[in-house]
Amino acid sequence: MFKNVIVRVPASSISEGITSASLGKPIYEKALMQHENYVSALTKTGVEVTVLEPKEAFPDSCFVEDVALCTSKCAIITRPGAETRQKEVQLADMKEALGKFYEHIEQIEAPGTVEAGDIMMVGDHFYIGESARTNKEGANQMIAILEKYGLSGSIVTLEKVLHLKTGLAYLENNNLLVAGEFIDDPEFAKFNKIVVPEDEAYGANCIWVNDYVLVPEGYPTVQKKIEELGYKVLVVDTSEFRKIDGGLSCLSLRF
Ligand code: CIR
Repeated sequence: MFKNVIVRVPASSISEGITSASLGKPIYEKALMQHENYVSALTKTGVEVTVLEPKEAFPDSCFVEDVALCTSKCAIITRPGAETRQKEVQLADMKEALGKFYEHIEQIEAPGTVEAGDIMMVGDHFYIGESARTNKEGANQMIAILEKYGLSGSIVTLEKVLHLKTGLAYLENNNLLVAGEFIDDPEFAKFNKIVVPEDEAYGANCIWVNDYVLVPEGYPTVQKKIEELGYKVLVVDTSEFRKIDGGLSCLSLRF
């Protein structure tokens, strides 16, 4: 069960966020509204939500998932691979928020890079995507930290998607939502795989929170498959965040 969530309100500079999509720039007012609805959905799952202030200097800073990994034993501050995002980890309010919940806070050091959107938690094990943003050095540092706390990690190589969780979502009870390059990956053979159709690939980025699953709006096949598994589904519109490659998981730290 998760008790706490940390989010950061989008800044108006969100229109300048990094993107590989050609869906136009996010509309700030709409992004703000969608973010409010996201927080409301999270609140319904019974978690306490800490809402951090927007940071104009960092267009991608609402994607808090990338700057820290929150485990049951410690929090690990990352070192983002995207240069424009590297200083996000120095934001004092995030450090302060983590400090309220964690006695142990660790840090990834140069030349390691990690964005925690590349990390999927399955119980005490953490799958770490080696990607354009997370390098081998960073992944190995992360594994060493996890092991120090009795947790474990392993590396998965990505080829096409931005982050590991762009194409995977663990829904607990051995249920794994899989899309694209991960569908036939032997690494995930032991899971009960729920395959996301290619035309709904963005819908793979769902989040399980206390027996609810938050599903992005506009992905009916994904939504139906999750409902059929018996989860309570909360549909949230993330279309403005999608314009800059962001989704449901990227917008929060859950622990
Ligand atoms: C970026 O490229 O860093 C942002 N525009 C999107 C980050 C999405 N984060 C995530 O998937 N965990």
